[in-house]
Amino acid sequence: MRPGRALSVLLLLAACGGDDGGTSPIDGAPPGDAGVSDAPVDDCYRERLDAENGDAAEPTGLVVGGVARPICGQVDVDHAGAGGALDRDRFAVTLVTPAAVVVRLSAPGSAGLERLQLAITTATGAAIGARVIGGLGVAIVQLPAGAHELSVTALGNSAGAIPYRLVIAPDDPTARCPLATVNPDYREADESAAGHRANDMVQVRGAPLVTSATPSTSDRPEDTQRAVSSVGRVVLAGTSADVAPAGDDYHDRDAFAVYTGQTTNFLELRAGWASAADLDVLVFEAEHPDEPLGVPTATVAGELVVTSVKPATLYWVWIGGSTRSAALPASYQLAVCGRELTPDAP
Ligand SMILES: [Ca+2]
Ligand SMILES: [Ca+2]
Ligand SMILES: [Ca+2]
Ligand SMILES: [Ca+2]
Repeated sequence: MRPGRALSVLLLLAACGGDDGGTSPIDGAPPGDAGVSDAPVDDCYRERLDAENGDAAEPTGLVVGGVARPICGQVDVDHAGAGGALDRDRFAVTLVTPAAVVVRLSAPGSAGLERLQLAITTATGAAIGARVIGGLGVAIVQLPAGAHELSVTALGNSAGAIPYRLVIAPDDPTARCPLATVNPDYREADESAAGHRANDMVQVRGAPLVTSATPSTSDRPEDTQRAVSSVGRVVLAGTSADVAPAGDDYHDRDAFAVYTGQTTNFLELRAGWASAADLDVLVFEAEHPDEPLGVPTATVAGELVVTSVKPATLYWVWIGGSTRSAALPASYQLAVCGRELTPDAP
């Protein structure tokens, strides 16, 4: 049900990993000679092959095990990256055993960039990505054993280099926004009279993920009147109906308008359903249907999505019944949990 399909979002990336320290590049070069001399001295693997690491992943020697492995690099501004990027840095890491991991890119100085994107490319070539919002981008993924890439791609311009910290760490996806048996805070309105098209808002095609507004001018997101605080949870419920797809890869599509709280800068979303359906969850800033946020992960039953968000902003939480579904309709619950995360100092 979910993983690779998903949203081969934007870019590629590079590796991750880390065994015990990450301070010893495999070629023996001393750590810290990577041109990031402003960065604090700690256990970071330090970028050292900026000029070449956009084309081929920089070997880090990091082996990902039971502890976090940090990589310290910077968005360099003295060369044009491939594809018109300001800079692209790819890093190779290794996993000894399959593991669920969280990859977190902190770049507090990146606000002036047009875009800063994190991507993870697995040994099998599947890619997932996360956009940096408010200095932070987070992705969770189940990785097989083997060599993988983590990548950082910057678009736009900057007067000077922007340091960042990229951390790959073990994760427990089951602990993220667990679905409890609760009465939902908001239930989808009955949209059967509108052919289940009353609240669709976004049409979605997968692999690669392309999203856009529906042609309809009469659909509206469900007005939940709910805000997700940084320690709060809002549970949505609805029905993903058995209707014919309308030009994309989904049957029924349901969008819910939800505000983020004053300090909420990160969302975890988990969907669960009973039937043999395959539902996908995406997040959009309201009125931005072309810019999907979050990538579903295959690490748990149902659907789990995480994404950085802006505080005090209206978002559309979208759930659609994939054409891969074996059976519809499906009654679902969709929990939206808020968090306040502080980007790491680079
Ligand atoms: Ca760089
Ligand atoms: Ca580079
Ligand atoms: Ca529906
Ligand atoms: Ca609908």
